[in-house]
This record gives sequence, structure tokens and C-alpha cells, in this order.
Amino acid sequence: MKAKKHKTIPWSREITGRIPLRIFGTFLCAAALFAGLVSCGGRSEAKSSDEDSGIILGFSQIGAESAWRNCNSRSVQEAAHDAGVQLLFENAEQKQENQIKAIRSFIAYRVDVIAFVPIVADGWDNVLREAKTAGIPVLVTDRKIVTEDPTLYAGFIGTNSEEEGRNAGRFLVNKFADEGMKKPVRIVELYGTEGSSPAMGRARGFREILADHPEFSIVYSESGDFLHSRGYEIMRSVLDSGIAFDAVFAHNDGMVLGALEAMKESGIAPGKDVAIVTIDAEQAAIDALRAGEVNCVIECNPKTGPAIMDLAKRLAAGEKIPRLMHVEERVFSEGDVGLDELAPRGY
Ligand code: GYE
Repeated sequence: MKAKKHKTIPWSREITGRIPLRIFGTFLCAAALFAGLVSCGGRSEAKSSDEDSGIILGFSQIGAESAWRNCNSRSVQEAAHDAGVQLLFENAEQKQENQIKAIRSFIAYRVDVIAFVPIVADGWDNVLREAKTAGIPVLVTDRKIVTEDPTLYAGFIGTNSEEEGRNAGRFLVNKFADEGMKKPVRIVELYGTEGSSPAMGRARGFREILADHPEFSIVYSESGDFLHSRGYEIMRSVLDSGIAFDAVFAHNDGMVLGALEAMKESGIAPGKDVAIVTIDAEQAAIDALRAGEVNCVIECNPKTGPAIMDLAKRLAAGEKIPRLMHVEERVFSEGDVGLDELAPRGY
């Protein structure tokens, strides 16, 4: 099977600042049902704290596809409670049309600010134009959008997917160079959600690094939609097809954890027979790194809730915010000192 070509979209990159995130330890969701505002989709809201800011934030979340996503949702809900922001939280259950519906309902409700995680990069112009016409500022979080009209949103805060992909490429290049391997290095890529900025960015960054090392090649790539179950299925089919490979690059931990199960079923020792590099840094991946079943875990920080609330308050006050804010993220590799002392990841 040949590596699949994925759609890539050029981003205009203008890094204008980093936001060191203050990480909240505990996650408490004080959800209270909001009388009939938005349509279905597992809505829950955190009631605001005593010192109510008077700000209403409409937040459209993708769904609950991974431990990372669930932590991101908890971070937003917890931070809204602490910031005294009234949160209308809508879970789109992995459907862009549900997100568009939710944003329209936030507009109808005349929230002060809208924030959302775009499940894919395309297809937002019309609904964001409606928000702009209504005079409601929009904050894009976690994943990026592609638009011809930059005035449709106030700013972005989230992860630098290209850099995450580059870090994955750098790790594999260093690992195989260190082992003095001259033979070709064949890679299986577990790709994220097609058309999403993290998948396209990670793939782009990874390929950018490999471009300077022709002995590395991606022999198979398939979207597992960031899902544990799909990571297992794809790896099962790769193993059954007899494709030979030396490394796995997974766009998130959920998929790699599924792939590890399939490899072990086939008698392969992941992390030893095959090099494994993954992104997110959820607890299970760190545990696998400590156990030698994964060789490199690249952090993708889900705990953006406090920064989102700070930005929502600034937007509600009519302030400008930085256009592009990337959160700080680390790389955890095999052999790192202090791996056993890492604080619990919380996801
Ligand atoms: O890597 C994955 C989640 O958008 C960066 O989405 C996020 C990604 C994350 O499902 O676990």
C-alpha cells in the first residue's frame, strides 16, 4: 500500500507571541442546564462564580474524541467558573454542521463573545460573517481556520501543529542517526482528522524535517480521526498486509495507544522493534514512555481555559488581542532525566 497524499493548505504564519499557560490542577465541572437555548449535542454549562463578570461566552467544542479533548473541555468549564464568566457550552459530536448551528444560536442569544474549536479548517466564512454583522467578537481556539477574510475573527490561541510535527521528525532523525543506521527508515503515519489544522500542520512539519533525509520514507499513511479504535484498526490492517516498517508517527496518543495493542497482539515489542513517536502527552502515553513502549511524546497542551477566559474578557471590553498565540509545549523523550517525577498529566 502506498502512502496516501493528504490535502494541505498553506498557512500564513505570523508568530506574534507565546502565552505561558497557568495550569489549573483540579478539574471540577459544575454543570447546570441552560433553559432551551441551543440544539442537541450534549450541552453543559458551568454556572458562574459569585463575582459574576456579567460576560456571556458561547463556546462550541468539537466533541469527546480523545482524553486530550475531554481535558480541554474541563479546562474551559473550570476556568469559566473561576473567572465568573457565564458559559454556554455546546458539544458538536464531531459534526461541523452542529458547530455552525451552535454559533448561530450564540448569535441569536447575543452572547458577548464566541469561542470555538473548528473541527476542520474550511467552511466557516458564512457563519463568522453573521457573527461579525452582529458585532460579536470571535476567538478561534486549539485548531486554526483558513479564510480569505482575516477580519472574521479576533485572534487564535492554541498549539503550533507544524512545530509539533517538526519535533517528531527531529526525534526520529536523531534516533536513527544515533543508531548509525544507514538503511532506509520506513514510517507508518497515523494521520489525524482529514482537513483539520493539527493533522495538516503536523504532517507538514514532519515532512519538512524528513525532506533533508532521503533515507526516511512514509510507507503508509491513513487518517484515524484521532480515535483510539481507528489507531488499532489501521495498525491491524498494516500488520495483516505485511508492510515492513521501522517507525510509527501518530498525530495523537489516542491512535498510538490503539496501535500499540495491535502490535503487541502480533508479537511486536513497540518502542524496541519499532520506534514510536506521538503527540499530546496524555498520562497513558507518558506511562508508555516510562515503560519503554513509546520512544518520544510531544506535548500538545489542552489546558487553555484560563487564557481563553482572559482573552474573552478583553474582547468583551472592546480590547484588541494578539492575532496568533501559541502555547508553550515540551518534548518528552526516552532516557530523559526526571520522567518519573513528572506531575500527573490530568488527562
Ligand atoms: O491532538 C487530539 C484531539 O485539536 C490538537 O484533537 C487537538 C487534537 C489532539 O482529538 O487528541
